[in-house]
Amino acid sequence: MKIVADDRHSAHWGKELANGVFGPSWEQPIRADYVDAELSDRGFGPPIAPATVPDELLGNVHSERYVRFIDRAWERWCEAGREESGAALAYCWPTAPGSDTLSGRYAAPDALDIDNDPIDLLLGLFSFAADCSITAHTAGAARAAASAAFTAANILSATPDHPVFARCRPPGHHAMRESFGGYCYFSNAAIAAQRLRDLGAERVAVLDVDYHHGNGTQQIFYDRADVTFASIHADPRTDFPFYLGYADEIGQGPGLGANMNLPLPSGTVFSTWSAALDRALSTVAGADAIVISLGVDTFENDPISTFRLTSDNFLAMGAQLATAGLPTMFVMEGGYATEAIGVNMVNVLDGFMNG
Ligand code: Q9C
Ligand code: ZN
Repeated sequence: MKIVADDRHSAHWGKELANGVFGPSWEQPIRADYVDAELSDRGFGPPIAPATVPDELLGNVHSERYVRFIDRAWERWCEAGREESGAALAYCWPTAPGSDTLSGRYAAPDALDIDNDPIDLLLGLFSFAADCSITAHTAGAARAAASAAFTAANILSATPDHPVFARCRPPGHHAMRESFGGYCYFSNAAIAAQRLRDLGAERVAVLDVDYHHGNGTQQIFYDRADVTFASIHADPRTDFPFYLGYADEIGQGPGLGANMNLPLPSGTVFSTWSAALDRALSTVAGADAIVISLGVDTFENDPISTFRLTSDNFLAMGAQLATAGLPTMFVMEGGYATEAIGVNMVNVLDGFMNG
């Protein structure tokens, strides 16, 4: 298995509003260090350094103005005299008028000015959750993660028989076309899927096994038939992102039938989870390539999650994913039991390669 990773994530550590307290995010730099160390210990790598994701691709999967906002937000926050706070956070969001909760699309003003409109207006418009903020090094890290996913797609396209793992940080699957949240800024999996399409794959599947619903990736491809999205996750009635991830979200327009959500209850163990994976695998069958959004926050000791997968279960998960028999790349998403994330993440890769 080929590994794509670099260290530009390390200066990004956002703050999150959790339980009424604004403090350090669960999504912290050491997560990647544990994964890198475990990869190295178990003979994966050495890591390949990513090529830079083109602005055109970022602006296509997201939008040019959103990418510019992510690039400029910290400077705008500092211009407002708030550098001491350490992280830029929204406090006011657009609400029901003009918004469409299901698609995540809302009517943003056409004449938006990223360099001059109030930073609080822009932060509210371009985010959906207060668990996610922007620091001095967020844009660089998010671009590096997107670059890793882009590069993994390039490699997979050139050598489809060789699986690839993009060790992305920050994660991506919550990032919507024009909105950050859930520790995510750019949808790394969507960028990889679009890149695989651009390189000639006719149908790409994104299979999201993170504990949380991949609302961002879903939204980006919701009306498209060329990218199928399937996700196994905690019931959004009880877990983040709450407003998307229900079983009746099946795509729309040309994409009708190309979206599958498999919400599972709190306390789910691997036998139940694995049966859901079989269902998801049946819908991705026939794709030319598959992008796996790999979060290991389904782990029994994850501090913000309720599923009960064991470290050994991640080996079995990898072996089960391999039964798809498709050109496969992995993009790293969540997992917050930091001391176990390396073993759990690499167990999936090991199980995939060695069944
Ligand atoms: N107090 C990913 O796994 N916020 N994002 C949780 C806990 C939402 C997780 C707050 C978790 C987002 C990529
Ligand atoms: Zn997650």
